[in-house]
Amino acid sequence: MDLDVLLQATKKQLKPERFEHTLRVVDTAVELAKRFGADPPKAKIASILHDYCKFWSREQLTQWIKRCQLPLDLLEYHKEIWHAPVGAEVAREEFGIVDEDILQSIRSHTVGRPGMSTLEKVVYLADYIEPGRRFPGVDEVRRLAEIDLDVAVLQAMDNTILFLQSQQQPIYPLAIAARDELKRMLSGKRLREESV
Ligand code: DGI
Ligand code: FE
Ligand code: FE
Repeated sequence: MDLDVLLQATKKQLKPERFEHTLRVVDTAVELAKRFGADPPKAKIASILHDYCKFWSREQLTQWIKRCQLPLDLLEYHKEIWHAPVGAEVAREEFGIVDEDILQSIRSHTVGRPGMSTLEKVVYLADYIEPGRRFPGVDEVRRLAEIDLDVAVLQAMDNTILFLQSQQQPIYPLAIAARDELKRMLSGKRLREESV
């Protein structure tokens, strides 16, 4: 895979600040991949393409969602979440990416999903903590990302869901399912550790 081709193609799709965000996600994801045992070259490819469709029109995204038989319930939620699943389809069709873990990492980078792989979590977290981000609570997630991938991802998901709820935004069901699965998994782990 020629990364320069992917980078140039992505650059053409994005406003300059958004492309700078993408470059910071790439660096952050590579660092996290090394730290938590994901494949850095795959983290790079997924990160370069993760926001490829960020500025596509409602019409273009809707067309891809229908043609690629993506879940139609997406259309009942905020347009902001559409660029992730469509991005995975573009990665496959236009750039010939077949690695399911890379495609899934692009697909789940906005809302997550239950059963995320290490690579998916790395890309999700890199998108949230890249050094240009200024969300309330992001420093705490950066600190957790030094130590534990699951705990950091859970905190990022929780922050996002709570923020969107405070804005009266509907939450896509997969986002809740992803957050709750991690929460259950981590509280189970804590109970097992306490009982030994
Ligand atoms: O594309 P980025 O800005 O780098 O980041 P992103 O893909 O994580 O998030 C894009 C937007 O999607 C962000 O403003 C928050 C929003 N979002 C994430 N999950 C949900 C959501 N919006 C709604 N309505 N529901 C969700 O579950
Ligand atoms: Fe995104
Ligand atoms: Fe992003």
